[in-house]
Amino acid sequence: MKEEDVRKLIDNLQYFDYDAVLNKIRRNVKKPSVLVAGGTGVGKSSLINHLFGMDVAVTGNGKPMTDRITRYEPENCDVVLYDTLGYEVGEDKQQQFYKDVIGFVKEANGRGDVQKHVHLAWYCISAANKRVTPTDLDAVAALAGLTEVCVVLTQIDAATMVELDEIKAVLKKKLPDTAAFMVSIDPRIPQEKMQWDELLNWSLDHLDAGLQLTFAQALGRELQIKHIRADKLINRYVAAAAGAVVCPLPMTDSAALIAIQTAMATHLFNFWGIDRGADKIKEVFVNVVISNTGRIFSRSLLKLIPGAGSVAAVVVNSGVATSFTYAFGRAVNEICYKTASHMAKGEKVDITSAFAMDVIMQLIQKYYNHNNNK
Ligand SMILES: Nc1nc2c(ncn2[C@@H]2O[C@H](COP(=O)(O)OP(=O)(O)O)[C@@H](O)[C@H]2O)c(=O)[nH]1
Ligand SMILES: [Mg+2]
Repeated sequence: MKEEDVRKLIDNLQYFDYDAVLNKIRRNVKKPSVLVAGGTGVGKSSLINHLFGMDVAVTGNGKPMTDRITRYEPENCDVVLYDTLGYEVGEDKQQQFYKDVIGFVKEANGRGDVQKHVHLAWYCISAANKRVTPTDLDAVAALAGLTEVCVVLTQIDAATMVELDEIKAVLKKKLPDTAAFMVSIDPRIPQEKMQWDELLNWSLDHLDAGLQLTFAQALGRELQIKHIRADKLINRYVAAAAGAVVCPLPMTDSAALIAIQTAMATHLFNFWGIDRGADKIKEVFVNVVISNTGRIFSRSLLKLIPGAGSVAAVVVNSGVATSFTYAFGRAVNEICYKTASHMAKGEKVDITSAFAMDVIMQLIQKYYNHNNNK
């Protein structure tokens, strides 16, 4: 990356206007829509209830779209869900399902109005059935030509590890380009065995930018999902930091690097919406974090680089620049996340002590070592 490009990137990021962007998003809230498809009893309705925290079947306020598709638009939730009535095993019924559901998506997504499109399709296959049927494969392939589709392997508590591996192998072979996620609503299944987060991240990644935040909000997991998104933001600055140090430079010449770190901290602060509080919050942040970034940088380097006697003698190469920028980003991000969580619960936060220099430096040490030991 050329120096000019780096500077342009920094400029753009520095002037990133969280409020303006958010307001724009809010002005035209578009609802993301998800079609939940698959056979009877595979757990489609359960999955919807689990994720969106409502009893879709019981509320009974769905609007029938076709013989097999019911549209739900929960009141307090900016999302559209299409629950499909699954097929029973038996050639005729499968064909009918296929025609009905695929036909529906084809018609919806053929329209000019993007808001009426089916944005995502979660095709559910039950691990309890221990097999993937030809109809499943056909339906996924057909949906893939019309919308963004992934496979959700449901009820994994009802299969053994060997059976799960077999199903996964079949999916990988027959549908190599389709992502698959393993889930269950059985609370006895350990969290780490399930891929709810992966399913939701995949979904976010396959939605237009204008629909992503709405979707995260609908899931009530805004903070959690933002946490993962923040990593991407940090990585952009890490790339910029690498570009800013094309050849090793003395610590005293790292103004460009500190500018990148300052912009990153501001961006994260914006990203988490912390600056939407009182004006004073912004002031404290600028006085505490922004004005100390250079000092944190030099002090941390002295601690982190063995044998470094004085700041002036420390040479910053591209490796140090990226490791430090990453660690600093993660440190600020962690504090922002915690602060935002407290604020979301209506708790009072003392920004000054949350972002105290020694707190940041301790976290930097943790992430710097973590990154270097990988
Ligand atoms: N063991 C187990 N049972 C489930 C799971 N998800 C759903 N079920 C049960 O499977 C049955 C069918 O679920 P339902 O959501 O109605 O399936 P649908 O026909 O695809 O909508 C119900 O009795 C659910 O309680 C799961 O993850 N594990
Ligand atoms: Mg159902």
